Amino acid sequence: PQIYVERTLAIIKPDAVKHAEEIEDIILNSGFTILQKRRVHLTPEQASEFYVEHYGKLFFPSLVAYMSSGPVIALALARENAISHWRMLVGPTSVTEAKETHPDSLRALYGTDQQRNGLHGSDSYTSAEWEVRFFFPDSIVEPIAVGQAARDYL
Ligand code: DGI
Repeated sequence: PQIYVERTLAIIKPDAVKHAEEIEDIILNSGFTILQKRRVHLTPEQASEFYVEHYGKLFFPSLVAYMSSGPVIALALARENAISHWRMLVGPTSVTEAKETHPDSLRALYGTDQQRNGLHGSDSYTSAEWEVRFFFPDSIVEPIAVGQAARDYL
């Protein structure tokens, strides 16, 4: 079977930045390569743009306030099937659910509540590409080796 290398965007959210070293160890031990990394304090305008898909929802204003409340660490990650593997490692959106059903997930370990859930992960190929370029506008335009067998890439 072919193995596909993808990239995805991870964010260590404000409440989890104090655990960034531990989280990065878990990322590397889980087979991801950190392609790019940036610590940034988003403005409310930037946080609104990043979460524009949730514009109009009841929780949007507090989500934007939270995501601009302190620095975050954005990481462009690569591995085979990075998008789904990273979502699995991050765990369910709700920290309560994560603790009950996925106790080893990063949200169970480092999240605080439904909103301050510690980590972000892109949910599709299209959003991963958009989100990587949101934080890393200088990243290569061609996604790395997508659609290319890993053996050609590695
Ligand atoms: O892709 P996810 O981050 O797992 O979840 P999402 O895209 O549905 O929501 C984006 C973020 O918005 C999520 O990580 C935390 C926050 N959020 C989602 N649903 C709620 C919420 N925050 C509050 N306060 N209440 C919600 O129902």
